[in-house]
Amino acid sequence: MSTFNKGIAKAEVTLKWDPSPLGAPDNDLDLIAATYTKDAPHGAPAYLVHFDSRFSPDGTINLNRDSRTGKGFGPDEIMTLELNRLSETYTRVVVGVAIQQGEGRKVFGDVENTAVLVHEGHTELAADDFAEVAQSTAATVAEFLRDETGEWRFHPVLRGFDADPNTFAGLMGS
Ligand SMILES: [Ca+2]
Repeated sequence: MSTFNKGIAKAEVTLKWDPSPLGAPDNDLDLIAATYTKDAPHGAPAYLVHFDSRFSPDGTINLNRDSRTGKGFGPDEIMTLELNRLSETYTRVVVGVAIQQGEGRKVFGDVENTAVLVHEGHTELAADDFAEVAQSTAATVAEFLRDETGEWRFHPVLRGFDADPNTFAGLMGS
């Protein structure tokens, strides 16, 4: 089993999915990052980064691209996390994907070719197609934890939720 000697400095998460069929409500998936402090690592998020709040207060986590439809080439949503620049107050960052719920319930199994990739430079940390959470409306996909030496470590955490994006954002740290 290989181990990382150095912690993760800057990670990127990309998400892509196919647009809905003609005439059907748009497929709108959202990347969401939630940060937690050492006082409440599993409590309420200190702040969120997502389509409606694309930059963290200190500029370390940014949603660089967002999409409401999944149309176009390449990743539909891109988020960068400059973990090495986060204040020591923060010890945990969870990244998730939520599906906007419009006309009726929409789960990952309803959206074609959904793929998430977590990487640092050329190193792939995780990749998933959401097949295991096909009946969920949201899922966590990545967890970054600060270890005892202060370095950031990656943990894959594919965990499905049955919640709208707002509710999911509040539950991601649980
Ligand atoms: Ca979106």
